Amino acid sequence: MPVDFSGTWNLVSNDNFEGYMVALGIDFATRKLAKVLKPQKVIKQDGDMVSIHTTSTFRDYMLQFKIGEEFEEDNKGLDNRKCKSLVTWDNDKLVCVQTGEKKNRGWTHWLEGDDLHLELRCENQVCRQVFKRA
Ligand code: VLZ
Repeated sequence: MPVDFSGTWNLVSNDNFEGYMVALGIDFATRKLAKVLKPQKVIKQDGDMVSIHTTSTFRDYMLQFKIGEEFEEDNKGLDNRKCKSLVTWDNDKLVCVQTGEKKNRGWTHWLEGDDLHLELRCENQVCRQVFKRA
């Protein structure tokens, strides 16, 4: 386990979340609500077992997985498209590939100083989020 992302993290910047949501086919009204959110992430990492709970005043999303083991992801409350997800280490970065209907879908988490970074990818769109410890 190269890095431990465990903790409670608050969003401080969110670049091109709009483009990411458009690529996912999220409707206009939902995007309007979602783009002003400042979600919090609660990450628990125990060996290869990881849970990432993204919470906001509008919607929550809970993800639990074992690193290196492919699983079915339902994306409930996001775009609701099922995909097969696989999370692996790329040096100190945690990389998720979400295989399904949408091309080039996935995300990467890493630490930079005290900050947690998240890159969300879908088709030709990249959203960059930065979180600070709560
Ligand atoms: O995060 O894939 O940390 O799942 C946003 C919820 C959650 C509120 C975004 C707005 C999840 C939803 C991003 C309206 C469409 C994500 C992974 C990496 C873990």
